[in-house]
Amino acid sequence: MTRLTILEYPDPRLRARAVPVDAVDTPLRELIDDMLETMYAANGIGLAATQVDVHRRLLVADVSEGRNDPRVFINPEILRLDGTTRSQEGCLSVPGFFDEVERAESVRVRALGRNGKPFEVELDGLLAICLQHEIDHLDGKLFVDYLSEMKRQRVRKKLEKDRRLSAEGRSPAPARAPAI
Ligand code: GNR
Ligand code: NI
Repeated sequence: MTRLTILEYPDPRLRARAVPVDAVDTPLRELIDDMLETMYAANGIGLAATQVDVHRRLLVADVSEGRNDPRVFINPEILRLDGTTRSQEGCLSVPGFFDEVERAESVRVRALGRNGKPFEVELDGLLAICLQHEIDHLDGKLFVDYLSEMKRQRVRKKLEKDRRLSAEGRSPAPARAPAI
């Protein structure tokens, strides 16, 4: 298995729109395993193929406490959205930033599983939020797009500065000032 590189905002490749997966074959299953390894290594609860620069409609997630319940959604389609909820979101492609986003509370989804078979499932709680966040990635959308232009600019400047500092071999300042 291989740990993949996660693209970071404002990388323009995060804006690509993913195309449907045409075959659930061995190379695709290898990609799924690499995405799961990458997600677990980064302590994320989800990862969309877009984030590892593969522009196909595929995402993985695991919201379980034990980190032992990997879910795979290939060519996911949202069939129904119900209710609304606001919660704090973060993103592996926007490291160190968290903010409130409004999402549907529950979603009914159709997708193909790792075995290539179609399934339908009703999701709620964190997995429903994660799934909406990941499908946004497949459409080139990031959670910071729901925030004000001012906040988005602040995030972009900070991440660009972090990248500049690490290119110079200096370590970036922490994302948040430590609490005293
Ligand atoms: O690890 C992640 N946590 C998270 C928390 C709240 C809402 C969405 C997420 S997804 C994120 C991993 C990620 O960036 N997936 O694209
Ligand atoms: Ni994300």
